[in-house]
Amino acid sequence: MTLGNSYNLREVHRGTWCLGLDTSGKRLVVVGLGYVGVPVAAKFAEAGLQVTGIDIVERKVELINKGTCPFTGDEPGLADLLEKMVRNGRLNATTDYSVIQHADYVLIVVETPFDLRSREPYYKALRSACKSIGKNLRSGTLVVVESTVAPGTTNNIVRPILEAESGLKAGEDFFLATAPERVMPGKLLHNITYLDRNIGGINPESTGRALELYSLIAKGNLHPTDAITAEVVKTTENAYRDVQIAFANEIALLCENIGVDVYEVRELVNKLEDRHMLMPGAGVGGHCLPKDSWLLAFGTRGKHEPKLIAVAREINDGMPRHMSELCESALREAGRGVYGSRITILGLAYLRNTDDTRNSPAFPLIKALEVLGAIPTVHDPYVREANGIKPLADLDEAIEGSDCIAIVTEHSQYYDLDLDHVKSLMRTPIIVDGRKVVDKEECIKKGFIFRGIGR
Ligand code: SAJ
Repeated sequence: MTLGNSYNLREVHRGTWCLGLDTSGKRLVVVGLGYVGVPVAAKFAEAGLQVTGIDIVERKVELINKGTCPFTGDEPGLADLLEKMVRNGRLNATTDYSVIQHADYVLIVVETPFDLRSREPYYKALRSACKSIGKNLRSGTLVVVESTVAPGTTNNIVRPILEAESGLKAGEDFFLATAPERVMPGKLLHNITYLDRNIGGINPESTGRALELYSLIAKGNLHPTDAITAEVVKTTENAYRDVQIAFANEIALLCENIGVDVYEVRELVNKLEDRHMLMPGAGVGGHCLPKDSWLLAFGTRGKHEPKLIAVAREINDGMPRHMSELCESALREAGRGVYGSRITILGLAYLRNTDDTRNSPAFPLIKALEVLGAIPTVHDPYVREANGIKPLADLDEAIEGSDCIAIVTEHSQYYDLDLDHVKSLMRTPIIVDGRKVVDKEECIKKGFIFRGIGR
């Protein structure tokens, strides 16, 4: 059985690349010009396709048509590649969906935010994009969903909207696949180019066409599968990491209560070559881990209620509160209540040496301390402002007169703290270490009251 005029079904499923796509005259449209859409548009333009980006935000369209990246952040190679592709006429942007009428490929890369309270994805942008794409879809086009979605979304939400709006049949008149993105801030072009990618079509023909398209830009391996499997893999790979971190946090809490150092336990456990215990810490932030477990669970609602990944989320979400309890315990030992105490939070970003504060554990910690009447002061060398909080950039200013330092993010700067100097600035010498940044024995020797996750 062959797929169209250039695929062999067996080859596709053996995972061999469908090399040799003739890009001449082929047009690709990227719907959604965010931190995934912009680099992927630039990469396909560089591969020889004529690329048009669509976004509803006119400012983004204007910036891209000037060859300027519409978002900030240090992204190696992106600004130059984008400028070159626009200057060479290979890439442009518009708000007009009618360009899809001439497209051979359409990538859906719109935001798919997740409401952590209701634990439901927010698909307004996805549904709207599918409606507009469907209205302009022509026979023979391949549509690929890159956004991270709950398992079943491509088949049960994207497909019906595209078919209803176009009057075409998915898998026959047009083709539909999902190729979940695996980008990370600071490594957008790198990850798009070098990370393996799962390509899941609603049928083998769609998978084959998507494999051929991505073989234009991918230097990592392409793994053919079906749409829902690709969606499950994407959410599972992050749920897996979240569970691993929750395990480390569980062992940390256990060790605290029996006076054992969890980091020594971790080091000795990991001496076994097939053990890889991750690091416990003040909490789990970011754009991926806090939501992907719930996306996975949302995809199985009514069929299977995951227990382990739900408990893992509860453990990880409980770590900021635990940090607050450690601060309270240390202040009590110093004869102070939390009420009215000045607490210095070191690190607002969710990840070391970045300015990314999405779902940072610092936010719930600050809130918990404020509820107890503490007066938090936040320091972060990278973050200028987030959620109304403007961290101090000067460390001495942030520590001056403090009753407790809580280390939330392992920014490199914090590993060089001069403890004698820090103590001289503080009103009450207390350190609560959420990331194993300072040495417990050294702190105690220098007269600090010490608490630490897992120690
Ligand atoms: N964290 C821990 N202990 C650990 C590792 C992380 O507490 O051992 C915390 C971090 O402090 C942070 C949060 O978890 O608050 C997330 O950290 P992360 O290292 O997982 O970084 P992310 O959120 O940027 O995760 C991304 C994911 N990549 C994609 O979704 C494409 C994840 O799948 C990757 O494993 C991870 O990057 C990576 O580091 O490669």
